[in-house]
Amino acid sequence: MASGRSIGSWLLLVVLGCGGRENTVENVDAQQESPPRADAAPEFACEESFGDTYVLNKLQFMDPGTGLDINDDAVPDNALGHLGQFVNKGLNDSIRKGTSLILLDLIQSGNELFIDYYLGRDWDADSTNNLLGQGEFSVTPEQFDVDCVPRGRFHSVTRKGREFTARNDKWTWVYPGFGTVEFRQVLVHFVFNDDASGFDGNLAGIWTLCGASNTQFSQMNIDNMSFLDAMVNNYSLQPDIDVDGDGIEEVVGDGVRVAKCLDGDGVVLEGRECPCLPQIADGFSVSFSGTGVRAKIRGVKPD
Ligand SMILES: [Ca+2]
Ligand SMILES: [Ca+2]
Ligand SMILES: [Ca+2]
Repeated sequence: MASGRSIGSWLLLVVLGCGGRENTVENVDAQQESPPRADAAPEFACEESFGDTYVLNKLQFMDPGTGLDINDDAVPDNALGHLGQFVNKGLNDSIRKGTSLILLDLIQSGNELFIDYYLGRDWDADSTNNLLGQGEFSVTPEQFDVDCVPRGRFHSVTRKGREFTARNDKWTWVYPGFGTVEFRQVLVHFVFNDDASGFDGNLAGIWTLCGASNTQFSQMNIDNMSFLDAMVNNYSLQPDIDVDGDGIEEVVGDGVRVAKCLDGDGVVLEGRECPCLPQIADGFSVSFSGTGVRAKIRGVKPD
């Protein structure tokens, strides 16, 4: 037994569900048209291996007031929970249609257990067989770093029977053609069923103010509107987790965009770029729940 998978970048998924952006890797065609050069870098030189793989067949924002406890104060953390009413349906539609395939791979290396997160591509372009327990997928080369380590790797995995947990202080997901979604203080928890054919899981993390300000929000027809612009001006959301221990930071909008930040100690930092200043570290908590079923990663190939 020992397989697991649940979770990963649910936020990312949400972002994808909202933004509807295409995942494209530029220049692939151009590279293929060029004659190979002797000194050209190999396209993908890793000898990757995969363990027990699962694909998420359901994923949703947990309800407000419910969630995992990221900061150990015995209170569930899920500041973005009420966004679920807007995005949960689209999120699950995209899973069914095969446009959001979240893979989790539980793999043992030496004495250490890892949970690797990938965004999958449907191997046979038939979405009807993806979520039945035998779905086959590929992953892209961009999901490995220069040392061939999966970028979506969770360390510090602990296992107690059928229950797995993992934490990461910082976890960054780079999504080709879209951008980076960074989580802090990420916590994952999932429980496998008896025959390890599936699991119930949760993921919680903090989406930093800087990360939210660097992510485009394309649902509104305003050029360059970021998620943070929308959260502050349209949804009156403020960060809830004090990452840097100086008190909760606050973001002030001008009605459309971010105008200034108030550091945890009250210092005012003017300008739309304030969320990415080093003094501004806090973020929004979010907790997701999901379920997964068995799957297989057939290999690595570019889009
Ligand atoms: Ca808490
Ligand atoms: Ca398929
Ligand atoms: Ca703070």
